[in-house]
This record gives sequence, C-alpha cells and structure tokens, in this order.
Amino acid sequence: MLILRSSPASPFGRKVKIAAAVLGLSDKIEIVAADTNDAAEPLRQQNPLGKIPTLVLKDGTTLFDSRVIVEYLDHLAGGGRIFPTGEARFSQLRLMALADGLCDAALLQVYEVRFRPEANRDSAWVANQAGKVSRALTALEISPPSISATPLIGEIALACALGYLDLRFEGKWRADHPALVAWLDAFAAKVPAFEATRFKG
Ligand SMILES: N[C@@H](CCC(=O)N[C@@H](CS)C(=O)NCC(=O)O)C(=O)O
Repeated sequence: MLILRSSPASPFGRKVKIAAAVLGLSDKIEIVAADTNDAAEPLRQQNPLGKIPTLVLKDGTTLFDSRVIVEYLDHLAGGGRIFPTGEARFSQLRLMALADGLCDAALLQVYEVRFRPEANRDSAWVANQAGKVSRALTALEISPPSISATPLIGEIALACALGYLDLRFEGKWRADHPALVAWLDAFAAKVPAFEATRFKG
C-alpha cells in the first residue's frame, strides 16, 4: 500500500487524489492525515520541507511534491495517461504550473491571515499575491482549456485551484469569470472524483 500524507482541504493533495481516481489507483493508496504545524509530525522526516502532499512508497522512501507524485502515479498506471506525450505535454505542464501558482498565491493569502497578527500584516504584499490570482484567472477566462476524455494533469490542477478559491475565498471569482465557471461545471460533470474529494468541513 502507498501512503499519502495530506489533509482534506489541501488543493495539492486533492490534485493527487483526483489523479489517483482517474488512473484507477485509489484503492492502492491509504490517506493518512498530516498536521503541517505539528513539530512532532513524522511528516518532517518523510519530507524535510514538512509539506503535504507527500507519498510514502512501499519501501519507505518518499516522493514530493504533488507534481512529482502525480507523475509517479501516471508511471504506475502505464504512463502517458494524464501526462500526454509530445507537444501536448508542455501545454499541460504549463497549465499545471499556472494552476499551482494560482494556488500558491491563494494559500499565502490564507496563511497571512491565519499565522500573522493583524498589526503585522503587509497589505501591499497581500495585494501582490491577489494580483497573481487575478491575472491567472483573467488569462484562463480569455482562453479556457479543453477537457479531455480522460482528464489531463493541467485540467485536474486547474479544477483543484478553482475549488480552493471556492473553499477559502467564498467563490468570489465566479462573478467575473463565466467561461471558467462553465469549464468547472463541465469538469465536475465528467470527473466524479472532483465532487468526491471536495472538503466539506
Ligand atoms: N508545490 C507544492 C505545494 C504544497 C503546499 O504548499 N502544501 C501546503 C498545504 S496545501 C503545505 O504543506 N503547507 C505547509 C507549509 O508550507 O509548511 C506541491 O505541489 O505539493
């Protein structure tokens, strides 16, 4: 059994869970919750960065980050399933980079509120992070990606990024991005794992 260290609300962990479901590997992965703030967490030995998701292999070695884990799962499933080959690979890698970067910028804003006392917060820095999210959404709204018969890694990453904005930013992105809303609805209809992995806490 593989062990996935993650938490239910993590957008990067969700990307791994959806990839596993699409590849038919969910029953080979046990999900073990990890608290990234707990200094006693074995996670810090499993991944020196102390970040989730981290995948523990059968021999005890570990893989991180989410980009490496999803590529490993694709390899286990025979390869070339959610990571296309040829030129198409690079448009999916670029889309994943954009979606993951959007998530990073969103997460940093959440952490600013969660971990920094209000008096110490830097509004210009937060606005800089918000700008990354906003520009990424604008670029995606102008040219929404395809949704492949078997969802590809960039598409999965984008769905998780938008899901994270729904979870932590009250879905405010929806009002100005109708094409992306339609894209996410179509993705959810095609990929049951999207709803199945939604954090309901
Ligand atoms: N690039 C990483 C990002 C992972 C990440 O930022 N995970 C967050 C939770 S969603 C985390 O572990 N935060 C705790 C920390 O940064 O210490 C990936 O793709 O896996």
